[in-house]
Amino acid sequence: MAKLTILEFPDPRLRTRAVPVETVDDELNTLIDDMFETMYAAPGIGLAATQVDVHKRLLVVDVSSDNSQPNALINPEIIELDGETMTEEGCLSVPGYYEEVKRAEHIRVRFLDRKGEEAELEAEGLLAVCIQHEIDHLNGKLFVDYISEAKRQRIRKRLLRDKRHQAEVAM
Ligand code: GNR
Ligand code: NI
Repeated sequence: MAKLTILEFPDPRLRTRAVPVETVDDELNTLIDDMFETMYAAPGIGLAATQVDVHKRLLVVDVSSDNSQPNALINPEIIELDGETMTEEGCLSVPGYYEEVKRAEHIRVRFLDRKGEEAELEAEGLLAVCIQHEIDHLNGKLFVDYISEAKRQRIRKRLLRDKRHQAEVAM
């Protein structure tokens, strides 16, 4: 098991569109284990492969408070969207910032599970929001893309300044 490094906004690699997974093999399953370890350690409720600089269509989620509902979704496709909900979202790639985002309230998603078998999941509430947030990552999109340009630029500048500051302290 290995904890992976999470890319942070405005890293341009977060804008990569991920490509479909062709084979669900042991190597992919090792990546899935490492992504769960990274997500739980953060801690977070979801993680897309894009965030760990692997540009394959793969995400992991677990919205439970006791790490009891892990789900790995490979090549996820939303096949139904219903209703609307506003949630204050955060992102491990935009640390320290939270903004309200409008999403579908209820979704149905089709994917391959970690055994390579076709599966479907019906989700609502936070799980539905999280899956939509992760699929956005696979398309190179971040939750800050839904807020104003001015706010996004402010977040961008602050994160870049924090990063410079951390580099100076480490010297
Ligand atoms: O940990 C996370 N919490 C969260 C809260 C509200 C909406 C979405 C999320 S996903 C986020 C982890 C993350 O950045 N996944 O990409
Ligand atoms: Ni995120």
